[in-house]
Amino acid sequence: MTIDRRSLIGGMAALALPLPAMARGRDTLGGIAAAKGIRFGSTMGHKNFYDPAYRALNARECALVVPETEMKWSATRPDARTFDFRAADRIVDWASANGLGVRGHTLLWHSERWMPDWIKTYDFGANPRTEAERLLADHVRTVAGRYAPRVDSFDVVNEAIDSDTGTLRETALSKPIGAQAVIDIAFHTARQAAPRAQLVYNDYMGWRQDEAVHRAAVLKLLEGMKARGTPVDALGVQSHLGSKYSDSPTGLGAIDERGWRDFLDAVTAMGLDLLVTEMDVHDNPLPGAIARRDAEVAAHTRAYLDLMLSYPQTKTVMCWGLSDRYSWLNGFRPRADGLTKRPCPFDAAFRPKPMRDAIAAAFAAAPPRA
Ligand code: 9MR
Repeated sequence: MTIDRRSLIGGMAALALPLPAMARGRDTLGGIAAAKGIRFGSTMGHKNFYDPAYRALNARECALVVPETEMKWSATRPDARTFDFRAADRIVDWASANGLGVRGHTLLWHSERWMPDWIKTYDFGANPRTEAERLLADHVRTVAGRYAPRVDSFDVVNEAIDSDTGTLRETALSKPIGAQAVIDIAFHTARQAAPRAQLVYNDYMGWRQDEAVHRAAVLKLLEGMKARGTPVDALGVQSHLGSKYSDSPTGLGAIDERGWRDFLDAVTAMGLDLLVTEMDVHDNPLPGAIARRDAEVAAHTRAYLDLMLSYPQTKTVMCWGLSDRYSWLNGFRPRADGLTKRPCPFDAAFRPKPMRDAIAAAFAAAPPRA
């Protein structure tokens, strides 16, 4: 019997029941990836988690989910003493009930902008270094320890580097401790709290020519961590593809494939695994016509994944949202023509797009992982 995808999603939404047996069927992205030993997943959070049809789409296509904001300090820390895990728990509980794995994001977004406001004016007392270390370690231990049984991979530190200058960012925590020490404390504490989890440094350096400074700085950071014995297992390559400039004359951005391969070679030579953690395509510079735009997005995705999957160390691939309807990019730097962006594998009505087929084809063509 053939079941139409859309009526299936509609039916699941109406029932609002987990259907683990139907999840990750062989023709889903999760299923096609799994046949090669790859875990495929996406992010969920905000109000999209409360859309039953979207939950059903994720349950069907994904082997893995990652909360989009719900595990960050901004969501879990109303103040220095309290933790609020309600929103994160809802996603983790739903994932478990549906047989999906969960990635943890992020134990520390090392960026002043994304820390909760209270920490910016927090009184670190007479021994600011001791108090900053205590606050950081307490946070990492509490969050990693709580989710360790169900989260087997954490973005321990996210975006610690200023991508323009290549220097480590400064935050309220790093001022008394030093940025390098902040990163090391976060990883050591995560290892203690979640000894079996994969510990990931996650950042947005990419394959465009204008990302060389960022790549070099990430390499330097990872080399230092390895030299100091900081327990990092993998690099999370966010993979927000496309130019950072909305009016780029080079379309999705001029690619430096040699520079990118050299970077990935150096990362994997350190014994680190690679993850694609947040893939989407920022289509601002592409023409408005949907067929042409979708085709270019799909071709770019396919070329990128073919390269990433040529590394056997890439065993996890995650999109930053499955549907254009809920992509963060639609609230960030609007297209000049005002059209809705199409960064994800499924459209706003959850119909598969050429990008979805490109991801499936890249998985199908990938060498099996060990
Ligand atoms: O997509 C996320 C958006 O909804 C949040 O408002 C924002 C701040 O928490 O974070 C976005 O996700 C980011 C991720 O956590 C780290 N890499 C870049 C992502 C897009 O900005």
